[in-house]
Amino acid sequence: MTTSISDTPARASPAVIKAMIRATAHDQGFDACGFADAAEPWAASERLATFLELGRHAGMAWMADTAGRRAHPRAMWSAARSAIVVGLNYGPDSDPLQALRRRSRGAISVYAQGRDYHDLIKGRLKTLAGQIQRRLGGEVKVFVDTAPLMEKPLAALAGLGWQGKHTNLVSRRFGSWLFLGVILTSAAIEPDVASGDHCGACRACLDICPTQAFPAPYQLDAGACLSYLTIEHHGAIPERFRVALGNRIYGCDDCLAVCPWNKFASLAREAGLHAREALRSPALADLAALDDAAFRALFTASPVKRIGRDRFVRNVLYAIGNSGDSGLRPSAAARVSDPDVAVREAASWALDRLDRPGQGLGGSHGSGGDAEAGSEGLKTEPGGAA
Ligand code: B12
Ligand code: SF4
Ligand code: SF4
Repeated sequence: MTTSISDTPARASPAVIKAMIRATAHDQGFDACGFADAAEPWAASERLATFLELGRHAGMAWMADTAGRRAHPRAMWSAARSAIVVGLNYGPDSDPLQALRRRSRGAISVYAQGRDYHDLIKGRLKTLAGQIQRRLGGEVKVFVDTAPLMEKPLAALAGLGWQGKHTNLVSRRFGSWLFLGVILTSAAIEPDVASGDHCGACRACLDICPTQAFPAPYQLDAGACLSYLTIEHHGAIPERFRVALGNRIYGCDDCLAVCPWNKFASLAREAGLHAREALRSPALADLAALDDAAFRALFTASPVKRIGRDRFVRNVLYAIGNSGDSGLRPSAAARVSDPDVAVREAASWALDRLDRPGQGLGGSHGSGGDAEAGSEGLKTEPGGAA
């Protein structure tokens, strides 16, 4: 039976209304739902300012451009009083770190092996928001990722989990694997209790990072993060990070995958988020040959589509360079006169690396001891994880 918030009696208590909202969120496919005071002052404003001052947003100029609005939900929408924060479990069916061992194949991060979560969440959030508005009045706005709203501190306030030392929200029930979505409303809803920090003395996520992208616990330098470099960074990836990329061709899951709280994680309930076979561990040779049309066809409804063929093939060529597989030489050679300058340069880099087998393999975890220390001083083999 589908739940509707409008079924709640006219004089229902705040607790009953919240329970109905949670039940409706669950019916919509969300795995977690909590409530926060959207007007409360928070430490995240100052932390965002510091992040930007230190240039930790790297080439994501849009973060600085929207800093004023991003600093607080009220700065973004002055009428906001309450936030309903939802989480969608995207737990994988296998350990993502295993894919890093198959060097002639690409590793696409878990979040991008199924359907684009933005598409899956947005419609459901709108349905939920519509019901909340009909029952409680006021105005509502929905957010998934792309608006200038800091979703992680809001989710922590709403009790969905805490921001771990890798800066992502960790859930006691779902570990690292929760997408977040937010409804802001001008209606007043009693907030839940914020989550405490349960990282303790653990630092597994900090130690496993192949590029040491955490200057300190709870702080990320995005410019050194392989997720940023493979997804957001335009043009050639700086040479000092290329070995550490290993076979990661879209995003990175290392700091998420190693978190001990994943022992409570479960496979995503939403089938659309399960890995598509074609994206689980695709052959680098096939990916390097993609033209624009083939790229679009392969990544239909996938978040990977957003970065476009050139940036993606660029990543694939770095992975070929790191593969140690001379059988991939023709795939790289075929791209040295590619129309895209970053693709051409990546193809030459890959050929150079394949032609000098003494250079060793880089960037993957648990690779049997053949990872090099990295001429650029980057760590390519973690201490005890994977
Ligand atoms: C920009 C961005 C990125 C950037 C920068 C990431 C970052 N950590 O800032 C890049 C491209 C690197 C990135 C990567 C990823 N992202 Co992203 N990203 C975002 C986005 C759009 C904004 C994040 C943001 O505001 N950053 C600015 C910084 C200042 O904020 P912050 O990370 O919260 O930083 C906090 C800490 O530094 C903390 N802090 C600082 N000092 C201290 C000290 C103490 C003691 C404490 C407790 C805290 C603390 O305070 C800051 C403010 O809260 C959000 C969506 C959104 N609108 O919120 C998705 C989002 C964070 N990304 C998401 C995902 C899934 C990823 C990846 C896992 C994807 C992948 N597999 O490749 C990686 C994870 C990399 C990582 N370790 O963070 C999810 C995270 C879900 C979750 N459970 O947390 C989000 C929420 C999208 C979504 N709607 O689901 N992302
Ligand atoms: S996503 Fe990868 S590169 Fe980025 S911080 Fe986590 S482990 Fe480091
Ligand atoms: S790996 Fe350890 S330190 Fe990192 S988020 Fe998980 S519990 Fe916290």
